[in-house]
Amino acid sequence: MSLLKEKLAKKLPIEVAEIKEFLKANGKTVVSEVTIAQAYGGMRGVKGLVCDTSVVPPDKGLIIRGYELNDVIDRSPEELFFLLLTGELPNDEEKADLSNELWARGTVPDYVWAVIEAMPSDSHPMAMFNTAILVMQKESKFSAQYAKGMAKDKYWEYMLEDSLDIIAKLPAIAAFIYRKRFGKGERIEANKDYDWSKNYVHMMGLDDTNDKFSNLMRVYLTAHTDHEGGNASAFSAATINSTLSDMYYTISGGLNALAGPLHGLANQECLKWVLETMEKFGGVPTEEQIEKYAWETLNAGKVIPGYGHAVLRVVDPRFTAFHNYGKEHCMDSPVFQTVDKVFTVVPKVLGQIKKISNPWPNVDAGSGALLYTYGLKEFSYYTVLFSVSRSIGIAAQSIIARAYGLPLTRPKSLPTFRFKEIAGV
Ligand code: HAX
Repeated sequence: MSLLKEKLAKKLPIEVAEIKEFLKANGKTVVSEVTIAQAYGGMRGVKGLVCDTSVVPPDKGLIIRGYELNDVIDRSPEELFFLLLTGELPNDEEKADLSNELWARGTVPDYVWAVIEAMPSDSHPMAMFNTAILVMQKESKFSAQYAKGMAKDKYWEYMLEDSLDIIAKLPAIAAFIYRKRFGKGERIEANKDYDWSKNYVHMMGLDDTNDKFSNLMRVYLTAHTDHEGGNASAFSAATINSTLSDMYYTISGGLNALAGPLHGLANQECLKWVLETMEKFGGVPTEEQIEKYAWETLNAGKVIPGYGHAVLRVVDPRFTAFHNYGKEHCMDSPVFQTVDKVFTVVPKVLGQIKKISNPWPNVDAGSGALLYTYGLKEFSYYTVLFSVSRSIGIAAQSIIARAYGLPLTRPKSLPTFRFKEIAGV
């Protein structure tokens, strides 16, 4: 048994018993009321979900099991998986054990390569990635065990098995999609001496002189793992998983939500907007030029990608992590210089528009510029990188949900005439 599984086997039953007691004593306490505006407004602010892996206070941003992002930004994504699940950072032995587990499960079935090869060459990389995960569903240990008959308190163990199997394979799958989709040549095999992030960079075939790219990749993959339970990808995944669909369906389905421009696709849109600005003004634009282009975008009825957030009301600490990284390593890059200037201008512009709740940059405002600067220029691929990382959070949330025995998600909808009746109209 892996050390991660051993730790969870000790901790989870205690937590589950505590929750049971807590619910018994406090189940009727009211935590939230719902207005008609919230029902028509994407349920913003309705407190109706449980997520113990991370929390996003509007005035602070991401906190993972009590750690602010900045405190764990130098950790690896594998360590974050351990932290999200157990509430503790792994010690060296636990970290090595998890890396070995992932290495042992990393071989991708040959049919996955064939399915990716068979897709139209102009498919979006996200469609390729989510298809590749879904096509592996027949490998699910959870589904196989469920079909045989499985006690409910064993669900989380098989969810963990599936999660490790999937997470182990994602870098190879994502790297192959990059090479195939953008004509980069043959598939590159993984290297046993490299960790999960460095192997991803290696298999993509990117220039990693002095570990430059893999260091950025580690920060990127660590920062995107989890963002509490109500964001569109996590919530979609949780709903799918609540039906006892296995982890392959859950991750693939959740990531379909990440592929939308208001969510994870914003990182490709954001870099596109930055490059358009540079093209329009023939290089790094002045602040006045950025302001002009921002108003042009808004007046055309479009959003400025990378800015605004459904929950946050401050600069996203994930943006700050990338911004700090860029200030340290990329200040000679015109694209990063533009991102830096956009940050000084766009919040002032958006701040003048009353309906916008949050004028500050979100996670997607700066990451693309760093990838671009380091040579990863195919920006329709960026959401795949986000997805490789977010799969870790989705997996952790789903394992815990199964351990807690959370039931089928099923909120109540009402037709407009009922809302009118309730409002007395
Ligand atoms: N540019 C222009 N208009 C914006 C805006 C922006 N960056 N942010 C919000 N608005 C607009 C909304 O479109 C909305 O307009 P309508 O009422 O006309 O529909 C209005 O301001 C109120 O929106 P809000 O309450 O401030 O924000 P929401 O909770 O409705 O939406 C979004 C949050 C992130 C979807 C929104 O800010 C947005 O579209 N931002 C740009 C896209 C983006 O960066 N998405 C990535 C978010 C982070 C993420 O999930 N990454 O994966």
